[in-house]
Amino acid sequence: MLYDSLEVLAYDQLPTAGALRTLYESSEMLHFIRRCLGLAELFHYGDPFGALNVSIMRDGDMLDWHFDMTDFVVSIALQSAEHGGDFENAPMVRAAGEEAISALLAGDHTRVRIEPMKAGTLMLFNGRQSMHRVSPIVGTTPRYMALLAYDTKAGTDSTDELKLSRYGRLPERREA
Ligand SMILES: O=C(O)CCC(=O)C(=O)O
Repeated sequence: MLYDSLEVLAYDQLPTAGALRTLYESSEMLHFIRRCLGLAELFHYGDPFGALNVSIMRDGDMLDWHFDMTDFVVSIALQSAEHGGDFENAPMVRAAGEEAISALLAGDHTRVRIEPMKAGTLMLFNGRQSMHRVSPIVGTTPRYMALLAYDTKAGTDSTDELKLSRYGRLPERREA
């Protein structure tokens, strides 16, 4: 059985004045991504952990096929593994329907592209529509990926289930 295995630094664990938060929180970056996508409106993802996070994948770690719960992710490759850690992507497969998704999960890789994510690569990616995975890491050099998330609707959030499985915790609930 396949399983997800990775470490993650959540948004609230990244330094407030650090480069990644400064970039993500800048209105210039938001407008730049919005304009790249040709959209009239774009919002930061509402997940307080996942809106901006850094995934750390070490020898043997992998991420299985999934869709994201946000519309767009800007992935910035900070460090590549020696081997493996390929970003495998079936672009817009959701629109192709259940049959195409089932075929992919059954091992039909006709639609799959391996995106060349070397350190320094910035990729704008539609993860809600495109099923993707990261192949197992091989070697002692960890793979670091910064993930900046955006949505076409304000306040879009993930589920408690996803937060618990990925971050191992839930945000503190505010009293009404
Ligand atoms: O690390 C990557 O390249 C993709 C990450 C991803 O798909 C995810 O964190 O959901």
